[in-house]
Amino acid sequence: MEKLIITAAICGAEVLKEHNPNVPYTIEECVREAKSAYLAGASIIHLHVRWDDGTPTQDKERFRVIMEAIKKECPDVIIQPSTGGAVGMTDDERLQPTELNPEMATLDCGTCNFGGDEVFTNTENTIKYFGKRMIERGIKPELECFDKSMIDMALRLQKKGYISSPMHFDFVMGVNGGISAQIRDFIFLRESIPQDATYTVAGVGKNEFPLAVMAIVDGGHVRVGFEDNVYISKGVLAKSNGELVEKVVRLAKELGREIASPKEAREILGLKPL
Ligand code: KMH
Ligand code: ZN
Repeated sequence: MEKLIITAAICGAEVLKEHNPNVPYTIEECVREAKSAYLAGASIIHLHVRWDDGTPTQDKERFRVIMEAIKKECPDVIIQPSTGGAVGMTDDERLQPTELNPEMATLDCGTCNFGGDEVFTNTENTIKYFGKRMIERGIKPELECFDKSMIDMALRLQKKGYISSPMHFDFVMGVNGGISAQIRDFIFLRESIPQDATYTVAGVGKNEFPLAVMAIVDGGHVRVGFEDNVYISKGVLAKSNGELVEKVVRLAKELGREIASPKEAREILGLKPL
Protein backbone atom coordinates (compact mmCIF):
# COMPACT_ATOMS: atom_id res chain seq x y z
CA MET A 1 0.00 0.00 0.00
CA GLU A 2 1.16 3.55 -0.75
CA LYS A 3 2.58 5.48 2.18
CA LEU A 4 0.15 7.75 4.03
CA ILE A 5 0.11 11.47 3.21
CA ILE A 6 -0.98 13.54 6.19
CA THR A 7 -2.26 17.05 5.55
CA ALA A 8 -2.56 19.52 8.41
CA ALA A 9 -5.27 22.15 7.98
CA ILE A 10 -3.77 24.36 10.66
CA CYS A 11 -5.99 27.41 10.72
CA GLY A 12 -9.17 27.51 8.60
CA ALA A 13 -11.22 30.64 8.19
CA GLU A 14 -14.06 30.04 10.63
CA VAL A 15 -12.52 28.48 13.74
CA LEU A 16 -11.54 30.97 16.46
CA LYS A 17 -9.35 31.23 19.53
CA GLU A 18 -12.63 31.13 21.47
CA HIS A 19 -12.94 27.51 20.25
CA ASN A 20 -9.31 26.66 21.01
CA PRO A 21 -6.75 29.30 22.14
CA ASN A 22 -4.09 27.57 20.05
CA VAL A 23 -5.77 28.46 16.72
CA PRO A 24 -3.15 30.55 14.86
CA TYR A 25 -3.79 34.10 13.61
CA THR A 26 -0.38 35.83 13.55
CA ILE A 27 2.59 34.96 11.35
CA GLU A 28 4.49 33.53 14.32
CA GLU A 29 1.50 31.44 15.41
CA CYS A 30 1.06 30.05 11.88
CA VAL A 31 4.73 29.07 11.77
CA ARG A 32 4.49 27.46 15.22
CA GLU A 33 1.45 25.40 14.20
CA ALA A 34 2.83 24.42 10.78
CA LYS A 35 6.12 23.37 12.32
CA SER A 36 4.46 21.27 15.01
CA ALA A 37 2.44 19.44 12.32
CA TYR A 38 5.46 19.00 10.04
CA LEU A 39 7.68 17.62 12.82
CA ALA A 40 4.90 15.21 13.77
CA GLY A 41 4.66 13.81 10.21
CA ALA A 42 2.51 16.10 8.05
CA SER A 43 3.83 16.53 4.52
CA ILE A 44 1.18 19.05 3.39
CA ILE A 45 0.05 22.22 5.13
CA HIS A 46 -3.40 23.35 3.96
CA LEU A 47 -3.23 27.08 4.58
CA HIS A 48 -5.73 29.83 5.26
CA VAL A 49 -4.38 33.11 6.58
CA ARG A 50 -5.76 35.71 8.97
CA TRP A 51 -4.92 39.22 9.99
CA ASP A 52 -3.56 39.44 13.51
CA ASP A 53 -7.07 40.02 14.93
CA GLY A 54 -8.28 36.73 13.41
CA THR A 55 -10.11 38.18 10.39
CA PRO A 56 -9.73 35.80 7.43
CA THR A 57 -8.07 37.24 4.34
CA GLN A 58 -6.91 35.99 0.94
CA ASP A 59 -4.45 38.87 0.65
CA LYS A 60 -1.59 37.78 -1.60
CA GLU A 61 1.09 39.55 0.44
CA ARG A 62 -0.12 38.02 3.70
CA PHE A 63 0.05 34.60 2.05
CA ARG A 64 3.52 35.34 0.67
CA VAL A 65 4.91 36.37 4.05
CA ILE A 66 3.40 33.42 5.91
CA MET A 67 4.39 30.88 3.24
CA GLU A 68 7.97 32.15 3.28
CA ALA A 69 8.09 32.05 7.07
CA ILE A 70 6.78 28.46 7.10
CA LYS A 71 9.28 27.41 4.40
CA LYS A 72 12.15 28.75 6.53
CA GLU A 73 11.26 26.32 9.33
CA CYS A 74 9.89 23.46 7.20
CA PRO A 75 11.91 23.73 3.98
CA ASP A 76 10.47 20.78 2.06
CA VAL A 77 6.85 20.87 3.22
CA ILE A 78 4.14 21.20 0.54
CA ILE A 79 2.08 24.33 1.13
CA GLN A 80 -1.46 24.15 -0.21
CA PRO A 81 -3.21 27.53 0.00
CA SER A 82 -6.98 27.64 0.19
CA THR A 83 -8.89 29.18 -2.69
CA GLY A 84 -12.07 28.71 -0.66
CA GLY A 85 -11.16 31.55 1.64
CA ALA A 86 -14.14 32.50 3.78
CA VAL A 87 -17.86 32.62 3.00
CA GLY A 88 -18.80 35.79 1.09
CA MET A 89 -15.47 36.49 -0.63
CA THR A 90 -15.43 37.11 -4.40
CA ASP A 91 -13.80 34.71 -6.86
CA ASP A 92 -10.89 37.03 -7.63
CA GLU A 93 -10.33 37.73 -3.95
CA ARG A 94 -10.19 33.99 -3.29
CA LEU A 95 -7.81 33.31 -6.18
CA GLN A 96 -5.05 35.66 -4.98
CA PRO A 97 -2.73 32.99 -3.53
CA THR A 98 -2.61 31.25 -6.95
CA GLU A 99 -0.58 34.26 -8.15
CA LEU A 100 2.24 32.93 -5.96
CA ASN A 101 2.33 29.70 -8.04
CA PRO A 102 2.04 27.24 -5.14
CA GLU A 103 2.49 23.53 -5.90
CA MET A 104 -1.10 22.82 -4.90
CA ALA A 105 -4.27 24.70 -3.98
CA THR A 106 -7.79 23.68 -3.07
CA LEU A 107 -10.56 23.78 -5.67
CA ASP A 108 -14.04 23.61 -4.18
CA CYS A 109 -16.40 21.65 -6.43
CA GLY A 110 -19.85 22.91 -5.48
CA THR A 111 -22.07 25.10 -3.34
CA CYS A 112 -22.79 24.03 0.22
CA ASN A 113 -24.90 25.24 3.12
CA PHE A 114 -22.69 25.91 6.12
CA GLY A 115 -25.43 26.19 8.75
CA GLY A 116 -27.70 29.11 9.62
CA ASP A 117 -27.74 31.56 6.70
CA GLU A 118 -24.18 30.78 5.59
CA VAL A 119 -23.80 29.50 2.03
CA PHE A 120 -20.40 28.67 0.56
CA THR A 121 -20.97 29.51 -3.10
CA ASN A 122 -19.15 27.77 -5.94
CA THR A 123 -21.11 27.99 -9.20
CA GLU A 124 -20.13 25.88 -12.19
CA ASN A 125 -18.53 28.96 -13.78
CA THR A 126 -16.53 29.61 -10.62
CA ILE A 127 -15.20 26.06 -10.64
CA LYS A 128 -14.31 26.34 -14.35
CA TYR A 129 -12.55 29.67 -13.74
CA PHE A 130 -10.53 28.30 -10.82
CA GLY A 131 -9.75 25.04 -12.68
CA LYS A 132 -8.46 26.92 -15.73
CA ARG A 133 -6.31 29.16 -13.58
CA MET A 134 -4.71 26.13 -11.93
CA ILE A 135 -4.02 24.44 -15.28
CA GLU A 136 -2.45 27.65 -16.65
CA ARG A 137 -0.17 27.96 -13.62
CA GLY A 138 0.67 24.27 -13.17
CA ILE A 139 -0.98 24.13 -9.73
CA LYS A 140 -2.30 20.70 -8.67
CA PRO A 141 -5.86 21.11 -7.38
CA GLU A 142 -7.08 19.31 -4.30
CA LEU A 143 -10.73 18.85 -5.27
CA GLU A 144 -12.74 19.61 -2.15
CA CYS A 145 -16.00 17.70 -2.22
CA PHE A 146 -18.54 18.22 0.52
CA ASP A 147 -21.01 15.87 -1.15
CA LYS A 148 -21.19 13.18 -3.87
CA SER A 149 -22.62 15.63 -6.41
CA MET A 150 -19.38 17.61 -6.20
CA ILE A 151 -17.38 14.57 -7.30
CA ASP A 152 -19.74 14.29 -10.30
CA MET A 153 -19.19 17.97 -11.10
CA ALA A 154 -15.40 17.52 -10.93
CA LEU A 155 -15.57 14.48 -13.23
CA ARG A 156 -17.69 16.39 -15.77
CA LEU A 157 -15.33 19.37 -15.75
CA GLN A 158 -12.28 17.11 -16.02
CA LYS A 159 -13.75 15.63 -19.22
CA LYS A 160 -14.27 19.16 -20.57
CA GLY A 161 -10.64 20.08 -19.88
CA TYR A 162 -11.08 22.36 -16.85
CA ILE A 163 -9.39 19.98 -14.40
CA SER A 164 -6.21 18.01 -15.01
CA SER A 165 -5.72 14.32 -14.41
CA PRO A 166 -4.83 12.29 -12.34
CA MET A 167 -7.29 13.91 -9.97
CA HIS A 168 -6.76 14.30 -6.25
CA PHE A 169 -9.88 14.62 -4.09
CA ASP A 170 -10.54 15.76 -0.55
CA PHE A 171 -13.74 14.28 0.89
CA VAL A 172 -14.87 16.80 3.48
CA MET A 173 -17.38 14.87 5.56
CA GLY A 174 -19.64 15.84 8.41
CA VAL A 175 -20.15 19.53 7.56
CA ASN A 176 -23.58 20.82 8.55
CA GLY A 177 -25.01 20.97 5.00
CA GLY A 178 -22.75 18.39 3.38
CA ILE A 179 -22.61 14.60 3.34
CA SER A 180 -22.64 12.83 6.72
CA ALA A 181 -19.64 10.81 7.84
CA GLN A 182 -20.85 7.25 8.19
CA ILE A 183 -18.94 4.26 6.80
CA ARG A 184 -21.50 3.87 4.00
CA ASP A 185 -20.97 7.52 2.97
CA PHE A 186 -17.21 7.06 2.90
CA ILE A 187 -17.49 3.94 0.71
CA PHE A 188 -19.93 5.74 -1.61
CA LEU A 189 -17.47 8.60 -2.17
CA ARG A 190 -14.31 6.55 -2.55
CA GLU A 191 -16.05 4.23 -5.05
CA SER A 192 -17.15 7.25 -7.10
CA ILE A 193 -13.68 8.46 -8.08
CA PRO A 194 -11.55 7.19 -11.00
CA GLN A 195 -9.11 4.29 -10.50
CA ASP A 196 -6.09 6.51 -11.06
CA ALA A 197 -7.27 9.21 -8.62
CA THR A 198 -5.98 9.72 -5.09
CA TYR A 199 -7.97 11.04 -2.18
CA THR A 200 -7.65 12.38 1.31
CA VAL A 201 -10.43 12.57 3.86
CA ALA A 202 -11.23 15.44 6.22
CA GLY A 203 -13.70 14.47 8.93
CA VAL A 204 -15.28 17.42 10.68
CA GLY A 205 -15.48 17.47 14.49
CA LYS A 206 -15.86 14.06 16.11
CA ASN A 207 -15.66 12.41 12.68
CA GLU A 208 -12.00 13.30 12.23
CA PHE A 209 -10.32 10.22 13.68
CA PRO A 210 -12.89 7.53 12.71
CA LEU A 211 -12.61 8.70 9.09
CA ALA A 212 -8.82 8.80 9.38
CA VAL A 213 -8.88 5.12 10.34
CA MET A 214 -11.12 4.28 7.36
CA ALA A 215 -8.75 6.04 4.96
CA ILE A 216 -5.66 4.48 6.57
CA VAL A 217 -6.96 0.94 6.06
CA ASP A 218 -8.39 1.73 2.60
CA GLY A 219 -5.13 3.15 1.20
CA GLY A 220 -6.34 6.75 1.10
CA HIS A 221 -4.80 9.77 2.78
CA VAL A 222 -5.76 11.84 5.80
CA ARG A 223 -6.31 15.50 6.66
CA VAL A 224 -6.54 16.69 10.26
CA GLY A 225 -6.16 20.09 11.90
CA PHE A 226 -7.89 22.91 13.72
CA GLU A 227 -9.81 23.89 10.57
CA ASP A 228 -11.79 20.66 10.92
CA ASN A 229 -11.57 19.76 14.61
CA VAL A 230 -10.08 21.32 17.75
CA TYR A 231 -10.29 18.28 20.08
CA ILE A 232 -7.71 15.55 20.63
CA SER A 233 -10.33 13.39 22.36
CA LYS A 234 -13.86 13.89 23.67
CA GLY A 235 -13.98 17.25 25.49
CA VAL A 236 -10.17 17.69 25.52
CA LEU A 237 -8.78 20.53 23.41
CA ALA A 238 -5.73 19.73 21.29
CA LYS A 239 -2.57 21.58 22.36
CA SER A 240 -1.42 21.97 18.77
CA ASN A 241 -1.97 20.77 15.24
CA GLY A 242 1.07 18.60 15.87
CA GLU A 243 -0.80 16.72 18.56
CA LEU A 244 -3.58 15.91 16.06
CA VAL A 245 -1.03 14.73 13.49
CA GLU A 246 0.75 12.60 16.13
CA LYS A 247 -2.50 10.79 16.81
CA VAL A 248 -2.88 9.92 13.11
CA VAL A 249 0.73 8.70 13.03
CA ARG A 250 0.03 6.46 16.05
CA LEU A 251 -3.12 5.05 14.43
CA ALA A 252 -1.28 4.43 11.15
CA LYS A 253 1.58 2.65 12.94
CA GLU A 254 -0.86 0.40 14.79
CA LEU A 255 -2.52 -0.43 11.47
CA GLY A 256 0.75 -1.05 9.64
CA ARG A 257 0.75 1.99 7.33
CA GLU A 258 3.95 3.97 6.87
CA ILE A 259 3.98 7.77 6.73
CA ALA A 260 5.03 9.61 3.55
CA SER A 261 7.73 12.26 3.71
CA PRO A 262 7.14 15.43 1.67
CA LYS A 263 9.36 13.95 -1.07
CA GLU A 264 7.28 10.78 -1.14
CA ALA A 265 4.05 12.80 -1.07
CA ARG A 266 5.25 14.70 -4.16
CA GLU A 267 5.87 11.39 -5.92
CA ILE A 268 2.45 9.99 -4.98
CA LEU A 269 0.66 13.16 -6.12
CA GLY A 270 2.71 13.64 -9.28
CA LEU A 271 4.16 16.97 -8.18
CA LYS A 272 7.54 18.12 -9.46
CA PRO A 273 10.42 17.19 -7.11
CA LEU A 274 11.86 20.15 -5.18
N1 KMH B 1 -13.67 28.25 4.68
C1 KMH B 1 -14.59 27.70 3.72
C2 KMH B 1 -15.54 28.75 3.25
C3 KMH B 1 -11.09 25.55 1.14
O1 KMH B 1 -10.18 25.77 1.92
O2 KMH B 1 -10.92 25.48 -0.08
C4 KMH B 1 -13.90 27.15 2.54
C5 KMH B 1 -12.84 26.18 2.78
C6 KMH B 1 -12.49 25.35 1.63
O3 KMH B 1 -12.25 26.07 3.83
ZN1 ZN C 1 -9.75 25.17 3.96
